[in-house]
Amino acid sequence: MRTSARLAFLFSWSVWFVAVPPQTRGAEDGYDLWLRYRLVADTARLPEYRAAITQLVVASTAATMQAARDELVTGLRGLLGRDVPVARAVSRDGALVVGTPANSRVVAALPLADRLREAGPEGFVIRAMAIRGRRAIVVAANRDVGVLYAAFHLLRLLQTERSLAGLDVVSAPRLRLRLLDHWDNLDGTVERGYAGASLWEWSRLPDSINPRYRDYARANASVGINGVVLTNVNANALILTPGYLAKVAALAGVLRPYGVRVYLTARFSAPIEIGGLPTADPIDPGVRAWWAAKADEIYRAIPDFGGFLVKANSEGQPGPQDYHRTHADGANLLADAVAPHGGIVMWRAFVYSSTVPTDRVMQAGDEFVPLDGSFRKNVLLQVKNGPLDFQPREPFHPLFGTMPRTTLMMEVQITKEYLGQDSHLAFLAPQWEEILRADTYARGPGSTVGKEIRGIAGVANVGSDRDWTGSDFNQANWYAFGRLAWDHTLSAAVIADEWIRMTFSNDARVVGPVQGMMLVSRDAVVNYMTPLGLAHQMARGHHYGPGPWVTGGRADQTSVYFNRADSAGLGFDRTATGSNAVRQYSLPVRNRFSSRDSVPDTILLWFHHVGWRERLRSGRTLWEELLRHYQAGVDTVRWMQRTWDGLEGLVDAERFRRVQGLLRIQEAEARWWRDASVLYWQSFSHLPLPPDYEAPRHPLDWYRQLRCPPDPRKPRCDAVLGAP
Ligand code: BDP
Repeated sequence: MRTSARLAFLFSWSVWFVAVPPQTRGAEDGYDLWLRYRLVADTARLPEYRAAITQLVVASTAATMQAARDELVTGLRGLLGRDVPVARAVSRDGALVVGTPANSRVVAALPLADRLREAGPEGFVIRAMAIRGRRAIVVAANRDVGVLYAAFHLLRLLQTERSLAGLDVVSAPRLRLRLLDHWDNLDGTVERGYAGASLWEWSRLPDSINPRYRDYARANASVGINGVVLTNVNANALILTPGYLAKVAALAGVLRPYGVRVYLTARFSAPIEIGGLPTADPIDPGVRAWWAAKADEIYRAIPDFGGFLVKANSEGQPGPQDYHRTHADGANLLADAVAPHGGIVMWRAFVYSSTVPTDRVMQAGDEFVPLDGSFRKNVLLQVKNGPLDFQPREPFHPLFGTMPRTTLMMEVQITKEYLGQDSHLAFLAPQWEEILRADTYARGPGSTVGKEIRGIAGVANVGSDRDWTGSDFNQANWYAFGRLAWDHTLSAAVIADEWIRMTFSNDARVVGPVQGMMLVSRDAVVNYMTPLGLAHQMARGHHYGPGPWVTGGRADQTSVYFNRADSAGLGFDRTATGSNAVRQYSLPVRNRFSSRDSVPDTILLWFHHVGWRERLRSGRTLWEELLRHYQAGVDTVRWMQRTWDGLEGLVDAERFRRVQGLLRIQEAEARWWRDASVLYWQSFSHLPLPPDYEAPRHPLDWYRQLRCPPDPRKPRCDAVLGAP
């Protein structure tokens, strides 16, 4: 090639690189998540960033530092469109200095002591400052993992096109434990998982390590997630046998540089099943010795093993009550075994026993409050966000306000078992924000759930699908979970804004509308599925479509148990005249929820049985409000469809079409929920639908007789989707 031709060739390529919009490069199959690192589109920012970062100064080659350095090299290459050379010393303006006082002489010499103290063990400092007369950006932390978090934070600033001028950030996580709980089985299936099979290829481990594990670790570290429970709470004791522990150790080796520790679920009956003991009684000396030896064995294989997560005496799982011992006896047994190694036990409060109680939502409160103060220091009681089971909306769990002498953590569900699973768009940050900010009054006013907990676990929505989570928008929930776990005072709006910019575009014509969609999406689901405090109204088995009529079998697994619809009205009376579940809340909360005058409309029917014609605070009757809410749910989905349609050409064609298709499913299924529910309530209220109300397409019986295809993972109903 002649020189001029070569120049022309190079020129055409550089123009292509700068001018061609990112969506035309490479497949947008979702694999890269929010770590896409496409060239900065803002023509003013790009030169600013290129001048601000001209070299990367990093001294250490320790594994976590290497991970930080690799991420910065890759990220900056993509974002700046050119390589940033790595150096050992500051030699020009624009140095990005990365390190801890222990591994970098440059960092150690800087006046950062106060800020680093504030950052604590996992936090970090990012500052624009002069180093020997040269402009620099310093990314510093007390420990290597803090540097890694800082690297991701800095990349996020570039990805979201923020100014780097005068940078002065100190950030530290508010919660110590920020965990993903995988409900993954050893046979590769995932309990309530909607994104393919399990990520963990047990049959290939420990010899074959799928490169995805590292990308999974990167994604977690990018939002500060610092632990993963690899296995299902409905546990299999085999995971604790030597062969499997070698596999776990191999996974731990991949996750370790990213600050992600592994945890396992412990099946309470493991001493019998894999230990050959005659009992698993927590006070039996042989059982205690077995768990202690098992813990020693685990820590020999995985020195930084995090500890155990346990579901006991719930939904048929074995537990201490099988031996007439308490949950505290069970938790303390395991806690004592891991304590010498610095491990913890997360004991779940989701207890759902084999005998039907008067009110299922009271069971955890009744069992655990008397045990307050009797758990070991290294036990955390892991409490679901609400007292029932991950419904679209529940009040906060009363245990958050009534266990002052117990260390608590919260469990939320990222995988949307009850919110449209893989297909409906439901951004969950508003739900978690609502709970984290709820005031428990545990220690007087201002005792929010966020302040009462020491950790948070999210039931993972991650599987082997190429896009990890089963849909483009489901990725936002993984992201949001990590961001809120780091800082539960962040708002859902801010988190959505970040995620959209990193995942789709910084174009204001995209960011605003998509943020609008995300922020209304969870309420839309609440409205078309279970408005005004209703809960658990789905058809039997799959937790997907509507089934408010479900009855028969175990009472507290039926919809009618929860809705209490009758000719008088609708809703579960949980005040003193009913189950009195409201007594489980501390006093100001109890009074607020007990009174029809002060209970929020959003949870009205959770606590009260309300007459069909009774007037709510709006001045409308319950019947009118119900109709309005169901319709609002459908209308919001239609609005989301129109909003998304308006983004054609602004979002890459692949993701545009995928989301469009899912919104079509969601609209049809929102109507299904509305029509089936309204017709069923009408069979009790005998009140008319107003003439201008969108008429149900089929009679009630049609909905009652509908049988969905027997695919438990994707229980779509063609009849519903095919409806004109
Ligand atoms: C319910 C799920 C069930 C889980 C259980 C749990 O339907 O599959 O095993 O929670 O949290 O939501 O243990």
